[in-house]
Amino acid sequence: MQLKAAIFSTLFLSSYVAADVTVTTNPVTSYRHKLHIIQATIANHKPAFVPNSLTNVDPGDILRFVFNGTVPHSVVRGDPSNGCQPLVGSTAFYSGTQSTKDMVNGPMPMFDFVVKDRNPIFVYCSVGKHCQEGMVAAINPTNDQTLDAYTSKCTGASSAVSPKGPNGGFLNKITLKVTKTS
Ligand SMILES: [Cu+2]
Repeated sequence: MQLKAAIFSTLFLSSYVAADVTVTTNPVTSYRHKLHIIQATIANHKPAFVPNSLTNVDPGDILRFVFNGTVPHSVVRGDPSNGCQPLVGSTAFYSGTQSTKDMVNGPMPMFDFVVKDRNPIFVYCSVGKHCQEGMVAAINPTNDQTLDAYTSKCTGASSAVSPKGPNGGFLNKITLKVTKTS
């Protein structure tokens, strides 16, 4: 029993101490909706999504794009075969242009998309020339549809297109106000 509990702990309850843990919940059900965070930010002096590649993202998981900085960005689900052009259809999404207005007080915007299927998801930022500068990311890329191939299409694109208005996800803005204690 203890070995079984330890295995369950390792696989599904990594924050628990293994010893004497009794697993009473269904681990598949309780961990069905994983949260994956991608920052829309500046990295190495360039606009970027961090991380820019995620694998093993399952249907029902949530992609959360955090606009962590004062430089405006957006996240657009891209057409895999046309760089910096939006995907059209029921699984499209667009956050609108967002930024953290004040790094101490916020608000910090977050855009959540619930993954519908196992198809690769390519995203780009439609602000300025960020897309052509490589601000793109791949979720569940395949051997046929890679991040490198998508990036090449984007760096060669003549323009980056913003959809008409935010759609396909949920935008939240949280206050960051920090009070000094000393
Ligand atoms: Cu950007």
